[in-house]
Amino acid sequence: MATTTAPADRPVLALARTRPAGGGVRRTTRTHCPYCSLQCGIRLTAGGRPAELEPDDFPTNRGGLCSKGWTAAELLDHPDRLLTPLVRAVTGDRSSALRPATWEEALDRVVAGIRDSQERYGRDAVGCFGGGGMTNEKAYALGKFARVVLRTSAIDYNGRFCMSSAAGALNRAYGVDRGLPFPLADLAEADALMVVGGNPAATMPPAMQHLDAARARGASLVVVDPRRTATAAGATLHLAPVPGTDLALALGMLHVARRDGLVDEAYVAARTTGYASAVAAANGWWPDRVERVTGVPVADLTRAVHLLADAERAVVLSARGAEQHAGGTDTVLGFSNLALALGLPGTPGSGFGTTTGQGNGQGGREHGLKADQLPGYRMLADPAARAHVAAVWGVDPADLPAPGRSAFEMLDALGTDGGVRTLLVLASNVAVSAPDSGRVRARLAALDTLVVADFFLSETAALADVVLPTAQWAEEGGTMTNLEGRVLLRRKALDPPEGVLDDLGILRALADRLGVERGFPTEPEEVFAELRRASAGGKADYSGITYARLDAEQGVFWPCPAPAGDTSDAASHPGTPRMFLDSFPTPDGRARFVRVDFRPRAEQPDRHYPYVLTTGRTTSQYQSGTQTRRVRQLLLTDPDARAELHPDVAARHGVADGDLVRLETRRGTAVFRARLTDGVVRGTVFVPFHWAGLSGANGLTDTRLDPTSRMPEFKACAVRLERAGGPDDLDLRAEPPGPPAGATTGPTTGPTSSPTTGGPR
Ligand SMILES: Nc1nc2c(c(=O)[nH]1)N[C@H]1C(S)=C(S)[C@@H](COP(=O)(O)OP(=O)(O)OC[C@H]3O[C@@H](n4cnc5c(=O)[nH]c(N)nc54)[C@H](O)[C@@H]3O)O[C@H]1N2
Ligand SMILES: Nc1nc2c(c(=O)[nH]1)N[C@H]1C(S)=C(S)[C@@H](COP(=O)(O)OP(=O)(O)OC[C@H]3O[C@@H](n4cnc5c(=O)[nH]c(N)nc54)[C@H](O)[C@@H]3O)O[C@H]1N2
Ligand code: SF4
Ligand SMILES: [Mo]
Repeated sequence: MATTTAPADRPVLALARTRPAGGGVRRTTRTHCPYCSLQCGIRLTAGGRPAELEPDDFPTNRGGLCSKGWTAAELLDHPDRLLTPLVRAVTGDRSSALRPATWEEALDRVVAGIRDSQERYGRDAVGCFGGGGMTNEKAYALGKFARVVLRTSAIDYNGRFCMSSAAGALNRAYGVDRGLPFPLADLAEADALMVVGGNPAATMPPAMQHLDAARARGASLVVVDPRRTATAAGATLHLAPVPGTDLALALGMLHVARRDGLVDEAYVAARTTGYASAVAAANGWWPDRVERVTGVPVADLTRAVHLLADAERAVVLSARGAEQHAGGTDTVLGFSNLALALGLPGTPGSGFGTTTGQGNGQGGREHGLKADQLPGYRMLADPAARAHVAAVWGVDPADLPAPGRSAFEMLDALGTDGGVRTLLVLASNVAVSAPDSGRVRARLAALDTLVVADFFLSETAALADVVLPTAQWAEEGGTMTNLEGRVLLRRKALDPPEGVLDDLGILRALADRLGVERGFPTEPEEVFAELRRASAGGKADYSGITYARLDAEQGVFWPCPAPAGDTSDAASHPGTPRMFLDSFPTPDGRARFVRVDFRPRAEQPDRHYPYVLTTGRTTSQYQSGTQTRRVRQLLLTDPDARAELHPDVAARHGVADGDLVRLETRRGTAVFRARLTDGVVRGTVFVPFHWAGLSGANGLTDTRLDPTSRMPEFKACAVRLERAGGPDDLDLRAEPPGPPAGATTGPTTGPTSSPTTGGPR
């Protein structure tokens, strides 16, 4: 097996590319934001003194950036930056302190953990957990590392907590999972838009210009959200359902479309299958019944359907609010059924889509981070897919593992019989972002070895046995696939700090030590060349895309096959900005209506837990907060976690605006600052999940999983609340855990950044 002889004396540090000390010419590189799936264009100027950035013109942002993007350069020279590996002072004793270590010592500990777990419990006892912030190259390399070096089935990623319900639905309805099957800018041409469970005004602010352009032309906007968000406030019509009832709404809308003769019969006949069964499920959803279940008035529901149906070009979009439920896949299918009935998907200017969240949430799942998938969106259970990828990897298809457990299921089995004993985490902070985080932390504690690669000491890294410091966005090159399915080049602008490896370098060093000395290049372009071959002929075919092309063009949309699968002859396929115009990639070329039935949430409010808790995002914080809780300006706007409460509910508990409020669910408790607003559905409480410590929202959330996507029920559970004190009775600011002395940069004083490239790439 792959985990035998290791060249123990290999000088691993030789792989580290160091940031040249002092001086350096200041150069500007066109690259992209480290955060969300919009992948806004950024010009980063580095060299000589701390890096600075300004917005660049890219089709998604057209010169706009949100506050997170504007402040992203601060991360590069941040005093908390990890600069050396860390290991526990006493091996195996997680109560002992983390201390700085050499790369040799740290990697030896990782390899010892891997070997020990696999020898004692078998190959699947070592697992990998990845993140949708990783470039395609890194996602590909981690997937290959798991399957070829570790030969484990245990790999999944945080996209399971994000896009998986959308992916499950899109695959079933359209035969392919590309979040938006058209460019984002097409939204500006629509005459009606409906956003279900998305708040782009906060989560993708520069994207609003496309919606605003449509609005300026007279388009109507319908927003479905239990809160009157900034997005909803600017809408023509705001439907505010109780969390977890969206599918009833979708069924009601299909019911009305049919009742009022709004179905596009010709489209349904020519381009779809399954209409009758989908409609049968909607028959019983009379609007007044929908109103009783969702709280959405009959008149509003009816008006929403007519706005969409009367528009020449209409687009329906879903996002996390509709998807992060134990019935999320069915909900997306419910809205997809509505869109199909109105004839939208594959009709120029119209469509159905789901918005990706993380920078590379789309590409991450296409190239091997997901438990059941191989590069190119091939399925691990498909013998032909295994054969193709095994040939590219130079291994026997029979040696490729079977599909593994989904993210939460993997985490929930850590340290148990048949579960993972040594876990490698790259680019996720599961101790904060996984549901029922108390339970997840207990499972992490039960591991024999936890290894985390990060550039800051995240809450997960603080629990690790070995922490590996890694390069940040602008310090490595690579490609990202944004929410549009547009593959773009994130150019390297500067070297990582001295002593810091990038993720490709870390995987290469580990593969070497585990006896696999080939197949893990550290140059992103070399990895991409192999990714192209591995993806050739797959659903997400990148074989016609090259770095040279990405450098010259503003990204290329997949699928982009090379002619006759010949990857040496790239650049002749134009890529696919708009999918489905002629047919759908299903066996019969038709889109599928899928019958879906509404099931009420499992955890209904009761006497003990009388309210519904939902969770989501604020404008100035990102995800688990590892990065944005460290940016001064963002903390000024969003200093602590606020729970949004309806004033009637607050009054019942004697809670005033700004007071501290304790929330309790069947999983745990957390404390937030109360923000009173009549913009939230009465009886619903909203909290952001960006904070850890006292205000960790995921200490409260439910772990029930969607049967198809294995998405947890992040967006609805039963909760009770009480006043926890006045505004100043507790300091809610959960300080991120600090790294041990000597492990970080310390306060930035002198010049630390230098460019490595002039101009593009
Ligand atoms: N500022 C910021 N931007 C981000 C991120 C971030 O962390 N911070 N993360 C990025 C990522 S990874 C993602 S996935 C995207 C997510 O982007 P969005 O999906 O826009 O974000 P959320 O805030 O999770 O959820 C959107 C809305 O769903 C509503 N909601 C809650 N429950 C329900 C429900 O049952 N039904 C309906 N219809 N709505 C409901 C919430 O009130 C919220 O306003 O954002 C990306 N952009
Ligand atoms: N309650 C609740 N929970 C949620 C959600 C919700 O709406 N409600 N949303 C879910 C969603 S949609 C998502 S996407 C997840 C996100 O949750 P997480 O997976 O925790 O996402 P991040 O906070 O972005 O964590 C990324 C970590 O990796 C580091 N990092 C970033 N880039 C890289 C890299 O390239 N390499 C390495 N090695 N490290 C890197 C960062 O510093 C950070 O510590 O949270 C999910 N959890
Ligand atoms: S919208 Fe997303 S990609 Fe654009 S600047 Fe903000 S976080 Fe970055
Ligand atoms: Mo996400």
